[in-house]
Amino acid sequence: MSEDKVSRREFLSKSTMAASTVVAGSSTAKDHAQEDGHHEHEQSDYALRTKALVAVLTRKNLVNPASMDAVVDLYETKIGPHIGARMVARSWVDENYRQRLLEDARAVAREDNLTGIEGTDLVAVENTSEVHNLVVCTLCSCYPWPLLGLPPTWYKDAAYRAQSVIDPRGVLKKFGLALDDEIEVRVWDSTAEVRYLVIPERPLGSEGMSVEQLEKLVTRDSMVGAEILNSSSAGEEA
Ligand SMILES: [Co+2]
Repeated sequence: MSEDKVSRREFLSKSTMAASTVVAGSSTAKDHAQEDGHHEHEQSDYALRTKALVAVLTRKNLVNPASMDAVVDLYETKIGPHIGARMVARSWVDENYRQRLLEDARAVAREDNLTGIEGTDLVAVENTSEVHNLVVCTLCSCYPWPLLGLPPTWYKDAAYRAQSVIDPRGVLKKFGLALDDEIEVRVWDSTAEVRYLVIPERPLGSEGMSVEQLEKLVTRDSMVGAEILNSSSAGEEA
């Protein structure tokens, strides 16, 4: 678990080097990179850009700070990966639900009242012993927000978006996933219309668990295909 997180960080810090050359020209950004290390620089750079954008939009009366706070609150406290986790856990114990999810995830999402935020098509893909699915948006950062909440930083990163379609196995390796050569890797490129949900494999050792217990095992990253839920994580959290 923690090893995976380190791998993701390493991956990001390398890609941030590339990104910082794009935003170069700002001497303050460079100074920060030298002082704090490039990971810190990455965060402060995003934060600075966001603050600048908010300031401009507010000054021009294009957004109301109160309604922006309401949206942030929605994504911070109400919408999150626990919603997708509930769907995944249910699909593990209810074969009929799983089949409906795989055949027409949009209809299932509509039944579960999940299409209110973005009227997008949802497609569910399942990881099996033969196939591993990985989700990306090569163009920008399209993501199933109603089910997974805020996307992780690495999902929006230029390096992830480019490399996941060129060398998905290499990217998965950087995330700490060592897949057997026989396993087929499928990469799904999200668009403004189509968003993907990966149904990870049910972890070994979770056989006797209730849906509520299973939900807690499902991580955000596993529903993007960037993490495998293994028996040790099941054991840890059970
Ligand atoms: Co996009």
